[in-house]
Amino acid sequence: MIALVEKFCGTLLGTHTGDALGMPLEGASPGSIQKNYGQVREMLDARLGVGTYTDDTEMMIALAESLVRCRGVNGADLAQAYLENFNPLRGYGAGTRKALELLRSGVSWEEAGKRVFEQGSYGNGASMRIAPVGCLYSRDLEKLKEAVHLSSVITHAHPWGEEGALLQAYAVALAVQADPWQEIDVDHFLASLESVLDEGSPFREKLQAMQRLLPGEPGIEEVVLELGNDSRTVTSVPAAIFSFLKNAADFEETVVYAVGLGGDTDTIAAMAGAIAGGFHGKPAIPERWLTRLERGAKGADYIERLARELYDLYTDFYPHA
Ligand code: R7I
Ligand code: MG
Ligand code: MG
Repeated sequence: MIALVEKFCGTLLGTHTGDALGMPLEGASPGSIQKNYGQVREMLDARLGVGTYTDDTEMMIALAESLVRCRGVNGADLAQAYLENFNPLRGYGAGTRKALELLRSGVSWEEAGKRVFEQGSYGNGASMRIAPVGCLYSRDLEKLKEAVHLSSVITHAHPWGEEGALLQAYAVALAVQADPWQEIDVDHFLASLESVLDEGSPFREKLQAMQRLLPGEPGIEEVVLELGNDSRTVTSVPAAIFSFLKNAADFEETVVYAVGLGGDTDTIAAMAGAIAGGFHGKPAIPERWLTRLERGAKGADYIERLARELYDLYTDFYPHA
């Protein structure tokens, strides 16, 4: 068995790893990635240097810090943490930048996310950062739902913005609680995910598309046509879950596949990396990638410490787990 604490570390470092591997290709088409790189298996030079992370990981760090500090989601503290960690050079989405500006100008954490777009954002910003919630509440679906709602609404109040985060958090939770020595039961995994969706959810047809695609050998173009790869939750969260389920036996293959889908590569790979890292644990992340991850004050070592603190909190919550 792999220790649960290694799975928590795998989830958070899996986010950083996928984010860093995917970032240099953000916005590229799958065809151009294929033509120029074949498969992306090595950390490429990036805007802020090799192995650096983007907003995805920066917001995940804020969420993990606040969860540990408040022993759960505290909306006001979390909003402050998002603000304090904000570094515009990490490349934030327009909706999230607006929500953060509103917060900074004194709008409450319950209100800011509702003033983005018409009914709040359905971008993938709440999903990309959700990994720590998926770990901490991996044994309690009701608590997981509540924590997803509170942590998402601050910037992503649209129902799809939140539902995507729930789907991603639950995928992480299922992966963290699964035995990596046994093959993932794909039908069971998809049925579990479906059980948390609203009646008219746009994610339902994506799960059905996955069910159709998984047994075959679909080309990247077909997968992207069916699932999509842009920065909306309704495309990128399914793309990340599919990347994991298609390559569940291997962390590296999951993340390489996710980057190969093109489009929102840092985010799809960050989310796929969180699920695969939660399933396999930190030891499955290739050493040659780990050693290239950003260090510094809030680099990979700090992220691992946060994962261990999150695990300590988990063992306080569930002492007999
Ligand atoms: O969700 P968000 O923080 O973006 C995260 C993305 C990731 O790829 C990061 O790596 C970073 O690069 O940005 O930012 P939002 O701007 O809230 O949402 C992302 C995109 O989703 C927007 O730019 C829109 O294209 C789309 N979107 C919407 N479009 C129309 N109407 C989200 N909500 C709406 C909407 O209500
Ligand atoms: Mg990003
Ligand atoms: Mg992105």
